[in-house]
Amino acid sequence: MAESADERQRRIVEARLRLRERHLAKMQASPSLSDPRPLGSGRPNRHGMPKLPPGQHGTRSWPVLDLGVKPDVSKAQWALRVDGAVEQPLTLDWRAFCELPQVEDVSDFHCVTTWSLLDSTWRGVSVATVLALARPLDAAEHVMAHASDGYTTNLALFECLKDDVLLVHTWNGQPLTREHGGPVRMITPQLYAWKGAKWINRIELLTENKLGFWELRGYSDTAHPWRDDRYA
Ligand SMILES: Nc1nc2c(c(=O)[nH]1)N[C@H]1C(S)=C(S)[C@@H](COP(=O)(O)O)O[C@H]1N2
Ligand SMILES: [Mo]
Repeated sequence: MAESADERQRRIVEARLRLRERHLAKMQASPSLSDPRPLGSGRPNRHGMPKLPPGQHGTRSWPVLDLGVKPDVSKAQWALRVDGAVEQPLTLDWRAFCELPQVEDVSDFHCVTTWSLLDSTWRGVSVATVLALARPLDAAEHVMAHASDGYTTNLALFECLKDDVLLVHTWNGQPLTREHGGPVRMITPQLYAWKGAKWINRIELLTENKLGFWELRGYSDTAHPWRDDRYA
């Protein structure tokens, strides 16, 4: 018998909790989760701290940064592959992605080139949800995000499990534009923004760390704005 929507929902929540449990100690030891307020309650990367991380200034308009290519990916063409060190490799097309639980969150966006865009409202799917569906192996501790312009960026798996790390399709109530990575990009509000791949098309789980595009060129592996952790 086919799984009902309720059963599926329950299965996703349980898988997320198991994955989170496995990585909780590392999540709590990293700078952001040591904040007292729960993640997902708004501006999680700012509690008890000054408004801007060291060396950052606020911007009102949202700059565009890329490698000189802005792939034109329609919703019909877009798909996300989750593979590598997982029990259940999967591919989500636009429809399957939209059927996953949608979340809304307010967070900040810190570019290593010193601008910060504060208080964006994002809508999308939690990266933890997508990872839970693929069931990372116990040995999977790292993630490589890939994008249609050839861009890559690497992250610790536990960083991807934080509640504000999303695959977003909507920014301040508007569909995410092509120049900002639409139809779907990743955001990593508690890390510098280069960790969030625009036009994301693949999340690869790794048992050994590998460096992404900017990490190979001297950017920090860990990339914590509140620690001014810009370069390796
Ligand atoms: N696919 C892809 N994603 C990317 C990049 C890129 O060149 N290609 N640049 C990164 C960098 S360095 C930053 S600061 C942010 C910029 O996002 P924005 O152009 O929406 O401001 O995207 C990140 N994600
Ligand atoms: Mo950047």
